[in-house]
Amino acid sequence: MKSGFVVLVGRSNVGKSTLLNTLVGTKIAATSFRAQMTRNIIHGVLNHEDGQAVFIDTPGIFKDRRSPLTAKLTNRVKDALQDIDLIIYVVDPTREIGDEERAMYGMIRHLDIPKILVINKSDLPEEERKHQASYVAWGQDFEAVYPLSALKGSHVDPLKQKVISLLPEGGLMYENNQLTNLTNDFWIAELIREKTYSVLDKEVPYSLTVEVDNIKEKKDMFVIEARILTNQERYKKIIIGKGGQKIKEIGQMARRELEQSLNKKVFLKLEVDVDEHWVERV
Ligand SMILES: Nc1nc2c(ncn2[C@@H]2O[C@H](COP(=O)(O)OP(=O)(O)OP(=O)(O)O)[C@@H](O)[C@H]2O)c(=O)[nH]1
Ligand SMILES: [Mg+2]
Repeated sequence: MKSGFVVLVGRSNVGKSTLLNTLVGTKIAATSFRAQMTRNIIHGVLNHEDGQAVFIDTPGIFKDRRSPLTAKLTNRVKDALQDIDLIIYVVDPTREIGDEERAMYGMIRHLDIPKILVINKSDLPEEERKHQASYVAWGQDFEAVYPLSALKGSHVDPLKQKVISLLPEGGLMYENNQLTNLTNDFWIAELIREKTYSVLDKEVPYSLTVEVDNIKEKKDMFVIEARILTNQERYKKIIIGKGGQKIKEIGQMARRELEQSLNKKVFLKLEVDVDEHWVERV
């Protein structure tokens, strides 16, 4: 059989995490319309009749801000490029080829590993995908080019087939019933962070994280305690909202999805705290 590690790289917000979820067939990575959603290296396993591919989701390259978080995330991408068998470079045809695309390409071009170009978001109308042709032209530097929609899951099967065919011979790296390297604490925190961003829209910038303090499984429910941490008192107020409206909405959305995934009732105790040092622990 074939098996190996396949890294997903690209500028922030192109849809790497969405593609990981689609390839694996279940939601593993949190996604968001906001840049820099992914902060950690996430594995998602595809078990195929001809082999096993372990997809590695990485943070997106993001150049606009010189923040300690950005520097940390860029280093994580570099680390993720060690010891892999195949690179999938994901691009967004609604955006012009710019500094971030070139910087990302600069990180992989010298690596002697097969590279596939995925031109994502093919579900969008053609007039929005203005830069499709430039990316197709760029595709000559790659082993293969796949236009597809990670969000709708269309045209994904040929990519899966190609990935498996390019992997080396090898044995299973993950047991067939294990789909990710994530711990429960981690994916619950990510899910709450995803919901926080989606409820807050553009109001709070990147200055928040979520930490899970306790997960207790009881006979008929899970009791989960978590905190949303942010840098400033004014953000804390925004996250809580008038009369606690926002935090309530975040909690409800997170609880619903947790109940679906865990297949059990969930009691979610969610608080908001100010902590200027959270970036150091990410
Ligand atoms: N229309 C459309 N939108 C997509 C597609 N794939 C992803 N998106 C959207 O693009 C946004 C970013 O998706 P993510 O998967 O979080 O992007 P990412 O590349 O992982 O971003 P970072 O983790 O910040 O690097 C989200 O709003 C997704 O819903 C697609 O195929 N079509
Ligand atoms: Mg991501």
